[in-house]
Amino acid sequence: MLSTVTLSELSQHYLHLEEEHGAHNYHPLPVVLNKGEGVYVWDVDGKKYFDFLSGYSAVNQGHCHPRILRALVSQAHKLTLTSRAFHNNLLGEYAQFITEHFGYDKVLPMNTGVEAVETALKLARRWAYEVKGVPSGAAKIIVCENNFHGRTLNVISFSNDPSAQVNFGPFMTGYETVEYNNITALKNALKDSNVAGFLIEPIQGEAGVIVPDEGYLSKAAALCKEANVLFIADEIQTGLGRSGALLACDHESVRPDIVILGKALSGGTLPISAVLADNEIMLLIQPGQHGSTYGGNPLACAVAIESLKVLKEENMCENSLLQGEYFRTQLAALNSPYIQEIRGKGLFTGVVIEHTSSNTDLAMDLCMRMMENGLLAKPTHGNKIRFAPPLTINRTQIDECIAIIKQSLQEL
Ligand code: IF1
Repeated sequence: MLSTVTLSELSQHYLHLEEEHGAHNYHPLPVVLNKGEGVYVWDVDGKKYFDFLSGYSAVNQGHCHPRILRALVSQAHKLTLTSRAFHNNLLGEYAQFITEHFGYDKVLPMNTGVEAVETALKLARRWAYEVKGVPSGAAKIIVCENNFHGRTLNVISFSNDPSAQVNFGPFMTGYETVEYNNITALKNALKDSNVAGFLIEPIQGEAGVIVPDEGYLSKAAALCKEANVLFIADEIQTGLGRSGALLACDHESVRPDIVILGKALSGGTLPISAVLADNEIMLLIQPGQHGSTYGGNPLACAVAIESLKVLKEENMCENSLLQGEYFRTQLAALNSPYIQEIRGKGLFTGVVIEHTSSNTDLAMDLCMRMMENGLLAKPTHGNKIRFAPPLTINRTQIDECIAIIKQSLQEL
């Protein structure tokens, strides 16, 4: 039985406005936030919560990080957008900073995550035709079952989630799907000489924080190399410290041919995404062949540099690794009969909630209880809950959150 919450007049007012005037493309938890700071958010009635979704890992550095805000506001007073018709004084500095930060020759700056995914797929196809020698129009991309890479028509073309696809057809061709974390399936798919690339989330987020077996990523990367296929890592959600390393691929010392970044590249302030690759791939796109109005705008460049600096200088990757382990250990120690499985890496944790025919909404019911008790998290795909606080969280705060989760489980 879903717990019902009594909403204040003020909250109801905001929900009503959204209901009346906004598209109904989401079904948020019944909470209206108006302030964020570090690991906390507040609702319009002044109630304080731990944010355990972090804007789907866009707010890794914590809400409204002072250094990132300072960079944003300072640049906003100078120059926010030139378009790429002209140069600006920040794009070159940003390109140098981020390519040296991750060890690649070039960056192609975009805005949303899915735009960066689309960019990576265009680069892979271009590489297939102009470098690998795949016959024009025949390039294939291998993707994984239960993937989530965004919501454009091309990207949903290779989704196997009916709710992402139904009545949005017709779809793009040129994609082969393999089971995630299955090396044999990948090996077989790579026998096709028309394969350009293998697009993978190093940890599947939306699918419920699915961590592949130790060694899967490195074996997959080796197979791609052997087959002359590009290994394309979508690190939009797993990257930038979320998994306890700068990139989730770093845990297995895998250097993708193409890295896709987004979300926390801006610390949750504005949409910034990026594609990283070496010259052999990146220079296949010539002037006028790809871009975006806001891609590489000076405001985004200033914010992205500071967001990456803050991540490093405040040791957020190390903290993510440490606190994530601690969080899962403490969660397991609750020995709750409702918790079927706990998995994750760094501060990226997925919990599988008991899912019996009589209790189909247990995960949502638990989230509603946690909300009442001061912690915000949301179920993904029915009975899985993603716990992903900002990477700045400390041990004391985790202990407080474990107490909230414990109390909420007892109230179920
Ligand atoms: C929504 C999910 C998470 C992503 C990966 C690309 C993108 C995303 C691995 C596209 C975006 C967001 C989108 C947002 C909710 C959230 C999400 F539930 F949709 F799947 F995090 F798991 N690759 N994920 O996770 O980036 O274009 O959104 O900037 O659409 O509801 P985007």
